[in-house]
Amino acid sequence: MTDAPAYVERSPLAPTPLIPEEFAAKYREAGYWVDQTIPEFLLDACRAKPHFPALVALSHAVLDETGKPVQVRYSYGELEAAGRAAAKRLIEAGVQPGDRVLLQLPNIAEYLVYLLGTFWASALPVFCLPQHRLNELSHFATRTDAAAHIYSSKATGTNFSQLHEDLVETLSAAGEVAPPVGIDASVPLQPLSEEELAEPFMPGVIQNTDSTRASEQVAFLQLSGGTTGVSKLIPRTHAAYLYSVRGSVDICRIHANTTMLIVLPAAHNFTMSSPGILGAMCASAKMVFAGDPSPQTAFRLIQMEGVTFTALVPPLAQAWAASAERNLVELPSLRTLQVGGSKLSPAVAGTIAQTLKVDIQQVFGMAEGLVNYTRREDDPYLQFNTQGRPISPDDEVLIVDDNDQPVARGESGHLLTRGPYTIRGYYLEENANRFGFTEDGFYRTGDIVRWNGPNLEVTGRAKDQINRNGEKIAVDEIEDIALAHPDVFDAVVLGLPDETVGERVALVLVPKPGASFGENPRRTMHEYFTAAQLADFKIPERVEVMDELPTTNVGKISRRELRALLADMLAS
Ligand code: OOB
Repeated sequence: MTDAPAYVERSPLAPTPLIPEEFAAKYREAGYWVDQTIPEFLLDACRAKPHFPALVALSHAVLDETGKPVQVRYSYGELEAAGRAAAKRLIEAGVQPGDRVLLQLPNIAEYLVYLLGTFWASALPVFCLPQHRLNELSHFATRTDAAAHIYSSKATGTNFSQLHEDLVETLSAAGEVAPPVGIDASVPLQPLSEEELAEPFMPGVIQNTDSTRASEQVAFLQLSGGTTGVSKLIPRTHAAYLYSVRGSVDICRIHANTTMLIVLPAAHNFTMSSPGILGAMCASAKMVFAGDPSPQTAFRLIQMEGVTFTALVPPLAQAWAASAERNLVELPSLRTLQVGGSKLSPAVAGTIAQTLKVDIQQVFGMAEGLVNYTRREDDPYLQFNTQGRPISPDDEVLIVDDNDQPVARGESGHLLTRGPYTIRGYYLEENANRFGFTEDGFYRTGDIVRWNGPNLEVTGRAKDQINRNGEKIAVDEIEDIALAHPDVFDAVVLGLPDETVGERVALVLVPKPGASFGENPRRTMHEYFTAAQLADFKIPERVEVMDELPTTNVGKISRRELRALLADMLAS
């Protein structure tokens, strides 16, 4: 006998700014928004071609005799069965319709199985990264009043069972929300019986607002890269998100013969929907999850599975090209390499295309909505020198100066955007929403862009964010933690240009009088940040101690001068 789950009544999803009705009506009219929820979409996808191969991936629930994950294969029909078993497990664990579920898994078969399970339990996934630690998780759990935390005790990087326990302890101590129940995805699922599988299955409808259509309600919470503090939560709605998926499938020409290699973290918006996992499912394509992003692993999978399509961030694309050249690797099946998440330089784009003998498609997107693609029909100049153009004819793009006035065509300015799949506000962020969006609902992306012919070119960035390997890091999140150190008087975090990862996190410290950071300030601070349970990729890799910080003539800290100082230090 098993104990009844400790059922905890969770708060309903808080109201969140949605696209106003005058726009919604237009998007329905244009056929962009159809009345389908993501759970329905996923079920249709599994049932469209039940015998087609859906997924090849390592499983943490199937281990070999040495305890290593085994590669498993699912057809779409088998995926439905597994997803329904996962839904059943979540429901038995107490997850209720409309509850939020922290999904924190690496790119393993269980990621997809529990993604389906969460949607089919009528719950809302919150897309955490495997790199997130207590600092991030406790924030997300508190903000969302999460009912469950799905992790794998077999995942590497940290002890996730311990992390879950720490999360429970931290939340219990804080007393704000009840801790989530832990779901270890490496525990094998109880398969559904023949009878259960034969039962008519209609994924439940998530009723989380009083709006009429389920398809126009919030489906999940994606994480923002963040420019202020810990990542903000992005409420994405079913119909709008699915529109971006179908649009991406068309533009990227995904079809049932596509074999898509999933290398980047599955939880990213890029990997989810541009066209990514949902795009592959939409087209009954085969997905292959790479256990790690190394060229060795990826090349072997590409050759063995006949991969035709994949997506990378620029530093990885460069690493693959270098490795293929060095080791004389040929990847004849690979046709399209998407590159996005951070800026790809035109010269590097050319080299990669030539070495890997692939079409490069640049992708400039954001978890908040807008996604731009270069198109197959664009000439090579546009493919290499621009970051593409929006999915939808109704994506509105404004390029403005510091006073929100439009700049001349071809000039660089701030990118503002509004459209059929871009959010109108973050979840529970009234303050941030006032600055992050214009009064008429345009999202301030923080990117500096210009029109280059029909396409956008990213020429800079106006937000306090570091882009390391496509992972976004809010500068002030790190500064705030550094400033809490008892010996720190002042702290500034900067992104330093880097050949391998794009940018690295650098920290400049001013010690309190008499304090010191010892022989190796980097190590001292690394220990400190690790103890603060901050995700590893955010921890400063370069730490400099200075007696005072350079200031501008109005007395503000001059990041520009600091960056130059650090560059000099690095060079010498
Ligand atoms: C993607 O999403 P996020 O939310 O992790 O980051 C969005 C930000 C953009 O605002 C921009 O600053 C930067 O990442 N970015 C690029 C870029 N793609 C993204 N900067 C220059 N060139 C590019 N190609 O990163 C994302 C979401 C969906 C699809 C693709 C990427």
